[in-house]
Amino acid sequence: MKTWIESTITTFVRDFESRPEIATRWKTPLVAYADARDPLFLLFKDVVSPTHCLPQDFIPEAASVIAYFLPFEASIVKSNIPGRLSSEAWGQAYIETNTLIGEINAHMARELAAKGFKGTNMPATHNFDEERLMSDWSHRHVAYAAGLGTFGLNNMLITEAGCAGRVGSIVTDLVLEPSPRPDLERCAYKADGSCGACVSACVHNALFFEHFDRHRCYEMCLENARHLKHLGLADVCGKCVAGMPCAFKG
Ligand code: B12
Ligand code: SF4
Ligand code: SF4
Repeated sequence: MKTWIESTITTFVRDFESRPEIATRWKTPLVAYADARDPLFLLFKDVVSPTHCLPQDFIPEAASVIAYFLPFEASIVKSNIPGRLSSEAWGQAYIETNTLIGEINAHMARELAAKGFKGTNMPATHNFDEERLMSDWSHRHVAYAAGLGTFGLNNMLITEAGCAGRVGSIVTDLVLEPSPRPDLERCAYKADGSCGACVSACVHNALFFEHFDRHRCYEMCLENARHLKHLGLADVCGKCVAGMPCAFKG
């Protein structure tokens, strides 16, 4: 079943990027699995928010959570290094990946239903409280539970393919063996105190060693949304991602 899930997601990405209107290119998706009854889901209520959902809030008989990471091609990431404002390619990649994640989840839900299982269809983003700037379903926390990566000082989930990409997740009643959670730290600052490049790269005084000001960060994302409004809704920034040693491998 895992091989089927992974090839279904990868094939969907390849078909999506071959559409003439799609400019973004993605590297091979990474997929990992969590047990829907993993005690970490209860912990997220303390760490993320008391209103953070459990998998069983979506599907009462939830058995597993599928988490995936869609890494951006290097050229998209490099385009966002110079300047204070985000590049067009970064903004375009954000908009197109939001659509892609929505379509992958809808496709997987249909494919799972054809096999007699349920699957949720959760959006990539914009499912957050505008005042608290927190979501009741944090894809990267779920992905952390599935062993897909660890959290960087820049808050990103750093996977074996880096952190420059987007995360999606699907709750299902299909029983899948959980992936191991590797006992390693992918952020060099958290591992041994070296690095800290993302703090210096922040363009709006939002990211510090001891503190992250999500409201200042959102101000910057909204500034870029105005700058890139001809593309659609691109409330992005990502200067603490692009150009960082943890952005991508290879
Ligand atoms: C709200 C939101 C925002 C807000 C608030 C940001 C934030 N850090 O929460 C704003 C609008 C500012 C924002 C900005 C950005 N976002 Co945003 N955002 C979200 C959203 C919708 C929810 C995130 C959330 O609820 N956070 C809750 C808070 C509490 O979590 P946190 O502070 O980030 O988590 C920390 C603590 O939990 C802590 N922690 C402490 N102790 C422990 C213990 C354990 C066991 C664990 C697990 C964790 C933990 O570690 C975490 C990381 O530091 C998600 C999509 C989704 N639904 O998941 C995307 C998402 C997080 N955003 C994403 C991205 C890429 C960005 C931007 C780079 C913008 C861009 N696209 O150019 C910036 C980066 C800002 C930054 N440096 O953090 C990606 C991240 C991809 C990745 N590789 O991780 C996501 C997952 C969207 C997606 N589908 O891919 N975002
Ligand atoms: S830039 Fe350095 S300190 Fe920041 S998240 Fe990446 S590895 Fe960690
Ligand atoms: S996304 Fe931009 S404003 Fe937010 S922390 Fe990163 S560099 Fe700073």
